[in-house]
Amino acid sequence: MLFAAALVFHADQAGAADQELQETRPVLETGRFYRIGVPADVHWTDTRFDVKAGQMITFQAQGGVSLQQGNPRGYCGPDGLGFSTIQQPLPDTNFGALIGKVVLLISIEVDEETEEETRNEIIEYFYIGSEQSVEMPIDGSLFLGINELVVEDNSGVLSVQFELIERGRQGRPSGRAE
Ligand SMILES: [Ca+2]
Repeated sequence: MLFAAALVFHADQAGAADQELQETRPVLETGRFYRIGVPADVHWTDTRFDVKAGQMITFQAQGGVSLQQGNPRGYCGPDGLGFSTIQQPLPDTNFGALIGKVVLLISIEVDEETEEETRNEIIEYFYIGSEQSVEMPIDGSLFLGINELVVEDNSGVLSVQFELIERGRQGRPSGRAE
């Protein structure tokens, strides 16, 4: 079994992955709205932002998607449909709803023989729907998606706005430069 140290000794093989592991991504600033389109026909949309555990983010989503081409009952908004199935990443919540995940990459193992890559990640999922304030569960990269696993037959895009909420607002001034 190989561990993350393999990256150091096999930099050529793992070059791309190594770069990704060390990629610095922007963090969210308070007092700003961020907008992103979340297509229903891909599993996850990368916001390109990193978050920290404990940060509060408010999400608001609009738009409609189809969860099954040609099925008139497969249309829904960001709240999804009022049932759950076994084919969704976040169980026991609305099928097809807007959800999020934070991914913390721990290490990338590279098998010397097959050069196959195994990413060791911690992933935390959370429900969003049409409007939700969510405390980020772990440090990591923020992704948004649709609570469904069979996405190839989907269409439509949700429009999502999100904002990092300041904490301890009453206690002290924000300190944000105007
Ligand atoms: Ca589908």
